[in-house]
Amino acid sequence: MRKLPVLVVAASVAAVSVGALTAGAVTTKKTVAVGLNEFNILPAAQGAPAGKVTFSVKNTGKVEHEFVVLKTAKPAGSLLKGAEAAEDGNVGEIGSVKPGETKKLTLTLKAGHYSLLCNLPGHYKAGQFVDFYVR
Ligand SMILES: [Cu+2]
Repeated sequence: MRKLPVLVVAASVAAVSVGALTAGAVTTKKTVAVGLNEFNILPAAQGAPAGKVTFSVKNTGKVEHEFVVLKTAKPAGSLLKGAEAAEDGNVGEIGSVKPGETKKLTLTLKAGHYSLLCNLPGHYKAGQFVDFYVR
């Protein structure tokens, strides 16, 4: 009978794991709000389910930004080539989002790792990039 409490604990741990997987940081919505400012790129979720995903990109900063989506195995912070990020694996972008403006970009994304960034001169180097996961 001494083993019974252990079994109960194991069962609760399993239940918590399942709950964590379901909750996750990946949104189940197909629209991901993204904020741009100096010099951040701030998606409302760290990922999205595979398929059609709409990025609703708002520039809350004071200077122009852009929004580039790369499908790459490399971490978002390791793409520096010269003064800007190498854009290998570019699957779509919004070339210009002016201060106060919101623009949408709908892409069909396969599962995998993505890097979201702004590649206007100096912006990537200043840290305007983030990892994004499609599952
Ligand atoms: Cu920028």
